[in-house]
Amino acid sequence: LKAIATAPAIGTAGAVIGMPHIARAADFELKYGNNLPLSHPLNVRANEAAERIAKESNGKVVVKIFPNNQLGGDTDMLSQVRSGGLTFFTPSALVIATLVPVAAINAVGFAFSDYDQVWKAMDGKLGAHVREAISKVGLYAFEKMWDNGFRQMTSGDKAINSAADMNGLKIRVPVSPLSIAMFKGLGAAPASLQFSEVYSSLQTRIVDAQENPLPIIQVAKLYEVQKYCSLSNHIWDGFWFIANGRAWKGLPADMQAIVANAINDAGMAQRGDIKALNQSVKADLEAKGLTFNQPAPDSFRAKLRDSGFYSEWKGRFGDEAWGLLEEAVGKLA
Ligand code: X2X
Repeated sequence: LKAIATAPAIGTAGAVIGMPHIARAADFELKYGNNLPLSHPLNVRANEAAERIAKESNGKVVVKIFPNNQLGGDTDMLSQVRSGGLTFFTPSALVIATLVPVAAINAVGFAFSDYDQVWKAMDGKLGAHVREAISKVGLYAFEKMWDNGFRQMTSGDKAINSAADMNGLKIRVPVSPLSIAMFKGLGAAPASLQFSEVYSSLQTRIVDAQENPLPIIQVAKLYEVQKYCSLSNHIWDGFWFIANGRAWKGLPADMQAIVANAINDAGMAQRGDIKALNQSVKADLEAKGLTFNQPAPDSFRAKLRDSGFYSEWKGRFGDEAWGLLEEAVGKLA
């Protein structure tokens, strides 16, 4: 028992002679929190990255994952990663925009039409512009954004076939000023709730509808509390893998390289997972009782244009960011 108490302190290097069974403590224990169930590709791939980091750093860097809002909702985790209580967090672009407004630029309604456009922009100039803005608030954003997906609307009472069906609809949106503005522009009555509250707020009918990519609708079992799914593709959403700036700078350069490579590679694999799921999940959700429809985007776009949504948000994001978005997707407004 005495021997265990003399185990090497954190940060000491080298073997302990005569006590080979005592594992060497990690030099860096890094906490990563997120808002998604364990079965979502974000957690599956983050786990792989954590294993790779432990292996390549010879156990010096250990990433401990807290999935599924275990450490609180998005707003809590965002403040924890700022204070350093958390080292890593993966907020959606919509959510980190509460702190870094330009980060919501990828979520402008009906901007992206496919993944070629998305990754060209987010791995290119638009993504670099957002990462620069994130660095100004003391956070480090890894280069490769992870995929959430194209957001689709689900509802409980009736299918959404056109913008007219959105009148007065009580729809949950993330804690995101852009989402609120967009759904108000569409005539709905949006309410911001953290993801941790979505299932129960649909179940108790605090709201009647929500919007999320299909893989999330599946892993969070939202089909249990919703009847219709409208394939609106209204927003493309991704997760920024961010680190507390001081904790990141505190890692030696060789460890930074190990961590960044593992996380960026995992992000690339995760993009592939979501792409594959987008093809396969619909049939599963249908079997579980969701009824699908595919509305034309025209009525939604027209309503947003007429409500002044595009011109207002062009002003809010500024000419530089808006120009980079239009460079990727064509003229918007
Ligand atoms: O809260 C949501 O809807 C989610 C899971 O998509 C985000 O993280 C924005």
